[in-house]
Amino acid sequence: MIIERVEAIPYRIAMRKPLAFASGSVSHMDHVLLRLTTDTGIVGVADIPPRPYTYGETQGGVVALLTTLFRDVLVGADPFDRNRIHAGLARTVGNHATKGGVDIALWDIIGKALGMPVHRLLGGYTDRIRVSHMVGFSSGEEMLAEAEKYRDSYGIQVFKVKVGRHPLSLDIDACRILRDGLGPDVELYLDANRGWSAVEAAEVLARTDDLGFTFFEEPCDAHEVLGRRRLVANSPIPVVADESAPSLGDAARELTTGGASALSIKTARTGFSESQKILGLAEGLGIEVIMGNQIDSQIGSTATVTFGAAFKHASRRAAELSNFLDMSDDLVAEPLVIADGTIAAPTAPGVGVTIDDDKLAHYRLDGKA
Ligand code: MUC
Ligand code: MG
Repeated sequence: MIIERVEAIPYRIAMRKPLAFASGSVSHMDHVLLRLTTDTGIVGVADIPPRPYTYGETQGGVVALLTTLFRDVLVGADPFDRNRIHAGLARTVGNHATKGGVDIALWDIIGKALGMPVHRLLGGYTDRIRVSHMVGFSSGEEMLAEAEKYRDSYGIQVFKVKVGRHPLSLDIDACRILRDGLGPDVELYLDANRGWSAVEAAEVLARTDDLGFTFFEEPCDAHEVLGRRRLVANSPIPVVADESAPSLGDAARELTTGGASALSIKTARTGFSESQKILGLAEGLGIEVIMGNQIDSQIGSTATVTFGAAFKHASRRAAELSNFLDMSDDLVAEPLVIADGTIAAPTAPGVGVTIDDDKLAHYRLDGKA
């Protein structure tokens, strides 16, 4: 089996409710749908979410890369030769989301060719995983109302609270409102997306000591090396590397040099192949991981479930899977269902997504059929 065709389809879907955080905001999903067609007729798909404020990738850049340098690597290659293909892609530095998407599409082909859900090919640990919802910037009252809505409608009991604003009291007060309103049993953790300095982050930890947060993600920029190490060494809760660890090597560096004490794993940037290596690193070192969300569509969220549910160590913590609910529409034929705060692992061959062709025709930006 060889790959014959690479399609990189830019599309745009509005958010019903924009998501704002310290490093940026998303009002539209300007993503790229990747389709790899093989000579057997099997098609592998993946969703690529460019996040310029996180990795520097743009929608136009993703399309350009996939239809030039990456097409040269992919066309004529056997999808089972994943490692050879990745070696070819690695000759272009960076571009994490584009490479992650290619890996997911390759696995989709492999699963379809073998007639197996990729969730099972990867290890098939569990058939459902718990869901964590990201609450973006707003007033404390609005953030609480959003969390209550997701708790009451979907049974979600774990929330990642976006912080990193100034003055610090804005977020500290919002967190207090969330904890008071949701009670002690709901799990809350923080993500500052590098919005604070290490000193500010330490002050927030001291002033919220009584609120029972479980993790603190990217409290400051990891390039602020000594401040970050001091913060991690003194933090009462694990400090999670997200955008400071977009690859296996970055994760190893941050963990072994004291820049982080937990990891966010995002299939949107490390696919399944590199995510599995990062997971093994974390498990071996005895640190926790959270399956993260890159503000993913249902296609991307299905990939996260496929991976997260395959491994014990990846499914221990609730995975960030619900922000597609803030989109006005999606490209999938069958919606992802959140019930009792959980999502089921896909059972269809491949990654488990079917694209609705009418929706794709409606939302694609390239004018092609
Ligand atoms: C997160 O965890 O930081 C925001 C930017 C991005 O790349 O991912 C999101 C969520
Ligand atoms: Mg994050």
